[in-house]
Parts: sequence; structure tokens; C-alpha cells
Amino acid sequence: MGREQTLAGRLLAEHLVAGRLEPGTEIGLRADQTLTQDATGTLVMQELEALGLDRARTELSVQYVDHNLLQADEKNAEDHAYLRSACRRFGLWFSKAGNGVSHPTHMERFGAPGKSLAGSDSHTCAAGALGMLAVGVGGLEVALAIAGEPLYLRMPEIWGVRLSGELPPWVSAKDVVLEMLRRHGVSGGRHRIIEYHGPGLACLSAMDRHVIANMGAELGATATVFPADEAIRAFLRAEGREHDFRDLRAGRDASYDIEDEIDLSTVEPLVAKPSSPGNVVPVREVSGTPVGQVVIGSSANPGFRDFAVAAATVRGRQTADSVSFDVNPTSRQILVELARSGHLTDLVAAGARVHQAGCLGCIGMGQAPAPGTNSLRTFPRNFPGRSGTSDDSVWLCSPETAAVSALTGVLTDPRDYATVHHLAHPRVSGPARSAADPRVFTAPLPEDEAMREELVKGPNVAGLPDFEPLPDEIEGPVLLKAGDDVSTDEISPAGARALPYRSNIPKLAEFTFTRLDEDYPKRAADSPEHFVVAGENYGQGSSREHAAITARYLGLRVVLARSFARIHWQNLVNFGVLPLEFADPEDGEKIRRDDVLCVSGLHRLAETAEFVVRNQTRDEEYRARHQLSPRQVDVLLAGGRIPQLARALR
Ligand code: MIC
Repeated sequence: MGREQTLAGRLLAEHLVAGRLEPGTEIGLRADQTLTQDATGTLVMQELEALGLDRARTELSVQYVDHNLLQADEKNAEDHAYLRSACRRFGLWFSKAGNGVSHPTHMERFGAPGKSLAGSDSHTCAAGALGMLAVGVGGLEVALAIAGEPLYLRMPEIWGVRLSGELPPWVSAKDVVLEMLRRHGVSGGRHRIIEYHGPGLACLSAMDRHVIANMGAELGATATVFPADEAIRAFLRAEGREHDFRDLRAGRDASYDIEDEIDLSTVEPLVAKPSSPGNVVPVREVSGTPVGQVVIGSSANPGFRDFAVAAATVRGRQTADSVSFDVNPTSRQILVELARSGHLTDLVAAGARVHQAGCLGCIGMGQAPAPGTNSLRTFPRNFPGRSGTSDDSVWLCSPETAAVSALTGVLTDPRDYATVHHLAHPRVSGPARSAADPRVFTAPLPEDEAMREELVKGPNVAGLPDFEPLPDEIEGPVLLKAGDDVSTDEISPAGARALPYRSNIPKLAEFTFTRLDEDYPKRAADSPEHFVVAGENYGQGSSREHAAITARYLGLRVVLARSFARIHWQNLVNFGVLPLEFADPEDGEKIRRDDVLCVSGLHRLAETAEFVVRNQTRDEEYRARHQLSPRQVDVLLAGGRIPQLARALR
């Protein structure tokens, strides 16, 4: 079969432990590696405790501290201490604050072609750049993978994107993935693996591929894969890890479920306008827009090249005085390399503010732009309010566009700047031998020592709530009526106010849905069993399972939507919230906030996928269906995955 000859098909087949590779059905995969970051990891570690795990059963599991680095009070530092102690206790690698953003850091130090990776961060798919099968999922999925359980997914279709031609000057990898978003939008990749192939790959380095693979998350894709070819061998050689290289490509008879092509020579500088990564237009269409902040860095432009190209562009010049030009190095290693090569000096001399290696403004931890200011970032997402400023205006672009716009103070197509200033597109390449120093990572303790480790838990680490089994009937008001593409940021916000409570569900719950309705938590207190009604692609964006847990904690029992984003859909099920899809998508329009809905016969979830939802306020009925696998039905009936496992063990 042609699908099995694709690289994605090969990787899936190599890791398959349950199910068959038929799109739409549930499959179970072996996870060789796991990745967690602090903002999702504190729950993962609490889940490992709840599962009673003795020691990680994966080949390799790494906990990064990259998201929540502010230490304005004791809470974040306490979380970091808890994470470190949990790594010591459960046999995980620990990457401390300042080592860098998980995705590029993992690629530099641990990623290996042919391995599978489950990560509690939606951008885990970035590792597909190395020819890995890398999937972003909710924290509990990762906890279970660490415990040796299969990673369950809906088998995706395989979408081949043939790259031909060569990128023109001043156009780079970010523009390629923005072109994908321009064509297909934020749900174009849902239940698909995007596999890039073709002669155009020759002009994309391993880190360029990371840029494209990373933002597969913005397309809603299950994963992105690139072949492991000579570019990957060269990358691993520079990291001192050529022994991890394995040549991996699609077979000659590969055929894809969906086919697409990008002629790289036709791609131009693009920008995603506020406030969705899918709002993509050519930079020239919006050039001249004033810009007050420019930030480079994040997992969506993490490579040495991305900073070096910006440095070479601003070198010997001054950034506009109206612009805050922020440089967020992505890893300690790249920071060292930028310092050694002199690029850091050029950036600082041109007016840059240099921050520590980490996610920072990308998750809204600092760097909130002044109200009314356009902020231009090389980041992956610009959901409303994510920057920390409630009415923000964040644009996403390449480092080239960011650097020239920092100089001019207005959105500028780098080709236009180059023509006026006779500037050639800087051709930079990383050091032949990277500055990798493995000693910055802490290896797992030997088993006997690990067993004696105590977990260090401050009061902010609050434990997991208990949820009761699914009742046969759910009756309650619609507390929230939302449109299409509701992001997990809108369900459980990012940013410096909420993030310190990522290990504290009762406290974090106070922020639930407040971006959409400030009174939601208060109204939920009066309606301990309620519904949310939404449009397409509900729960897009982050993998944070907090968005499902806090809502369930406040009494959300059913989400009725036109469709769901993959990760959040699984998170809802894992924590006992029933996701139902309208049979007639127009029915959602008939429902108003505060209408009382009722759905019964839920104990027959296994026998029937279709239910009648009664609107008692309007005396109407709607048909709705679930797309749950028999395994997920079992999870929901038990009230969630943890109670289900506890029941299975009894
Ligand atoms: C994101 O980009 O949204 C994040 C921050 O990386 C999240 C993780 C989180 O919410 O902690 C993600 O993508 O999963």
C-alpha cells in the first residue's frame, strides 16, 4: 500500500501496538521518548504520583523548565523545585531554567531519527524535523506514556507536501509555514500528518525544518515529518551525535492520502495579522503599519541562523527609537554560539534588549506590549490577549521581516528595505561544531537512589481533584455560547497572572473562560452541572489539559460543538467532559446562553453514538453525536482516565 511507504506510514507502523492503520480509527503507539515543560509538567508529575509509578519506563523522558521563568514571588520557584525532585524520584532527565525552550533544546540534545516522542506541549511536533514521530498531547497522556502505556490517537490521514524550487532572497522557513497557514487555515491539518518531501528540501537545514514542523501545531496537525537525510546527519554531527543518525525516507512507491505542492521560489515574505496564526497576508499588503515592539526567538524561530540573520541585518545600524527590540535566545547553547560568533554584540549594539533563554513573551510571561501598539514577533501564535495585554495586536513573521521592521519602525517587506539600502540577504550558517555541553542537563538517578528521594512540595502544588462517574442524564444551563476556533487560551489563559497556578487547579479555575466571560466562574458556582456550546475547531492551540480540568472542576459536563481540535478533545474525555458534535451544524445557532439543555441515556454511550439534546427553554430537540472509541467510552463512563485506571486495578 502506498500509504505504508510514506515516511509517516513507516514510523507509525514501527510504533504501532494497538489498532490498524486505517484513518479515523483509534491506534495505540509506543512512545520511545517523552518531553514535558514546567507549565504542563507540574500536573504530569502529580499524575505520576496518582498512578503510583515507581520509575519511568520510556527510553528517555526529559522535563524542561522554559515557560514560567519569572520569579516575582515564591510560586514558580516552588514549582521548579517540585519538578526537579520529581525527576530525581521517577528517573527523568531534568533541564533547568535557562537551558532553553524544550523543542529546539530537545532537538539539539536528545532527538533522534526514527524515535517516537510524546510531549505535553502542542509544539512537540517540531521534532518531526529530525524524522521523528512527535506528537503533542495532554499531560495525562504523557504521564501514561512515561508509565509505559500506549499513546492513543485517532489514525490520521497522511498529507504529502512536495517542496520544489528554492527560496528566494529574504524569504525563509517561517514564510513557508505561513504559506501553509495562508492556504489551509488553523484547522487545515486536523487529523492529518503533514509529510514534506521533494527536491526543495535541499535548501532547508534541520533547524529550518524545525520552524516548519513546529507550526504544524498552528495548522492543527497531529504531527509533521521530514525525512532524515544528509541535512539531518550534518546537524547531528555538529551536535556531536552522528551515532544517533538513521537514514529515513519515504519509499519509492509512497502515495499520500492528500497531495499538495509548494514551489519555494514563489513564496514571499508573509505575516499573520492579529489575532490568529491563520490570518496570513503578504507583508507588502500591510507595509507601513507602525510597530512598537519586535521580538525574535521562540520555538517557531529557534535556530542560530534565525538570530544571526537578524544580527547581520541590524549590524552597524540602530533600531527605531519607537521600537522595543527584544531578543529571546532559545537555548543556552545558541546563546553561547551567538556570543562566540559576535552576533550577540551586533544585536545589543543595534539596540536589542537581550533576555534569558526560554519561552517568555510567547506564553505571555512578560513582554506585554503597550496598549494600542503593534507587536511583531517571530512566535508561533497570536491568540487574543496571549501577550498579557488584553486588547493586544500581535503579528507573526520571519526574522528577516522582524529585523528590518525593527530598523524602520513600520512593517516592512525585507526585499524592499534591501533594495533601498543595497543590502544582500545575509547567508549565515551555524558553527561546524556546536557549543553543546551535555553537563547542563541532569541525568536520572540510579534506581535505588531514586526510590529514596522525597518529593519537594510547596503549598502551591495542590493535588488533582477527584471527578465522579458520568451520570445517565445531564441537565443544566448553557453557561457559555462561543463561536469558531475558541483557543485553549480563551478557556484557560496563558500569561503571568494565571501561569503561576498551573500546579494548583482550584486557584487556576478562577480564570476559566474569563477572557470570554468575566463572570463565568461565579455563574458556574450556581450551576454545578452545565453545558458550553461552540462552533468549529473548539479548543485549538495549546495542549494544556488545565483547560479541560478547570472547566470540569467548575461543573462543565458537556461541550456541544460543530467540531473539536484534536488535543483538547482528548483532554475533555480524559477528565470526564462529554464532547458532542451537532448532527446539523446549524442547530448551534438556535441555542442561546442560559437555555437549559438535557441529554439522557448516557450510559448507552457504548451502544449508540447519537443522542437527542433537549432544549427545555425553547422546547426544541437537536441530534448530536460522539466520535469516541470504545476505550474512550469506558474512560468517560468512569469519570475520566485516572478513575478508570483505578477501577481497572480494583
Ligand atoms: C503554547 O504555545 O500554547 C504553549 C505554551 O507552548 C502550550 C503549552 C502550555 O500551555 O503550557 C502548548 O502549546 O501546548
